[in-house]
Amino acid sequence: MQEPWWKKSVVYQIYPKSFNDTTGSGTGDIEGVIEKLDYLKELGVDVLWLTPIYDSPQKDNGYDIRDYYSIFHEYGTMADVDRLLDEAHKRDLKVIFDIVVNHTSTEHKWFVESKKSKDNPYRDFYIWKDSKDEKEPTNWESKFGGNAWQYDDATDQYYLHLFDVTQADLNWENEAVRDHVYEMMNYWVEKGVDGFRLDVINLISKNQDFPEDTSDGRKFYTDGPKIHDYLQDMHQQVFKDKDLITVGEMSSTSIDNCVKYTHPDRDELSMTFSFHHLKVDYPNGEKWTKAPFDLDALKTILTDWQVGMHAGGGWNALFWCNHDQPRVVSRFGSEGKYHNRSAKMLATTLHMMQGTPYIFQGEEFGMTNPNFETIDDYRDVESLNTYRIMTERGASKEEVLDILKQKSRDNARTPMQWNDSAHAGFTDGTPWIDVARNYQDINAEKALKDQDSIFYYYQRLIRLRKSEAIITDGKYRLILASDSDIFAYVRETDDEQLVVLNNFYDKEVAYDLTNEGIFAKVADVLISNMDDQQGSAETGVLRPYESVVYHIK
Ligand code: TEU
Repeated sequence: MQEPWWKKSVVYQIYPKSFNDTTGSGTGDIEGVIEKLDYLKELGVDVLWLTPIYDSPQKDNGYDIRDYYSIFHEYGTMADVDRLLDEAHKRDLKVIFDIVVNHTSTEHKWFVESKKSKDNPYRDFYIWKDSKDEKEPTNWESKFGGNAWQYDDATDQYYLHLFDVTQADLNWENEAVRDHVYEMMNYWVEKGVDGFRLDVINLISKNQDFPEDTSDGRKFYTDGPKIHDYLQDMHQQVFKDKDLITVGEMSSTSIDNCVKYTHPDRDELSMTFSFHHLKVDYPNGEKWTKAPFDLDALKTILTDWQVGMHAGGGWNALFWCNHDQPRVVSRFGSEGKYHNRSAKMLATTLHMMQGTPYIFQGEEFGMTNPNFETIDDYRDVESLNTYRIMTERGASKEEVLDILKQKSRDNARTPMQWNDSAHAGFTDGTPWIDVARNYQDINAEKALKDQDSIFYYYQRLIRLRKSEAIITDGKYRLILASDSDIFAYVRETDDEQLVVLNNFYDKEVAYDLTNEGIFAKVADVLISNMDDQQGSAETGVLRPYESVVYHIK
């Protein structure tokens, strides 16, 4: 059976708000995406993922949808969307939309009706509960801090919001909700959308006993009792026989569940994002603590997912960055003299793995965190809530700002750095959030003029995924498992190997592959961030942040 096309594809994530502003509003827009399609074609990506562009009060930058059938006015019009789809398809670029169906904005007409009375026809579109012992129905916490239930005195009940208080959770137990969601998704498929990224989709099925949270995190409301039924239903109603790409964002999930979500025989999704590898700088699972990352944990987690998903017949979405995560070169690489080299090393580490890689806007030329100095620089509801809650609990402003510098989602959301002109060429107006101060050194225009840039390195990685079948099909095996500086692995078939060596630190590290089952001592270099090698596929020394892939066949 022929493998699905998206197993050799690379997806590029666009955060429209920060991508390219053509009106001077200070906010990116759809025309701005159209303007950059040739740039994206030059990079070589196959699919564009747009984060939500629907009408929204923008409390959570579009993840609070007010109307699934209209476009947020600052992004443009439905005609602009039609033109984007047409212009992208002309360039053989597919476009997937971000669909948020765990919750809607509390300004959505369904919620406005639902809130009116207990017997309103839309009441059961959301999750309303009576108080328990004169308190919230459960002790569940919102992902954005505080209790996950909001009291409504008009009807003397609470509604559930796993995220912001303006994002009310939909009641997927209600068949009418499911039918309305599938109808809306089919509307976008019929307009030409090539698939979906499904926001926190493993939260939509709640345990109807609504138990107290006794877990150590917020894992108790993930991968709920009917999640696979709902996804199989969605597949039958929307995805079936349409050759779409569908990727589920899976909060705090498991390998077993992701095998079930993505195994082709189960007719659920194409692939899944999991986040465990991006919590290796969360000491004891706590995001809001400043901490270095743990490479041993990173190696173990990524290896478990590579091995487990391959063994189970599932399919990974591979990523370092997105609009919720700090910039990977700041997080796991270097912003200093090894900026270029470390960004390429990180790209190699990810792109030589089995799965479909995702590139977040600006990652392709090494955009960094902005290192904001004051709370006035921040815009993200999660970061602002955290600052308020932590300072109310006695943390100093300086301490919290230091943590936000490392962990805030706004680290990813600063405007795309197109060139060295004012506001990095993102807008002629005042940007909705400040541009990172290093835009004159780190920008797309400069990268395109430099054959040694990170951009052209990503371009090579993308091309290799299409030319070398072993990158798609080869079995993954960790090597140098006990080495705390090098992340090394093999991809192999019966008669071919890739030996992938990555030095994650700014120091020289020796390696010896003698007992690692490497087929040959001498091999071609498939790709490296250095012009020469001080070693072979047997032994050698890796220089600071050096990455090399030996190809044996
Ligand atoms: O994110 C889910 C989510 O939990 C993220 O907020 C992330 O895991 C968290 O910020 C890490 O601390 C999705 C969207 O990607 C995010 O932008 C939305 O805010 C969220 O869902 C609600 O829709």
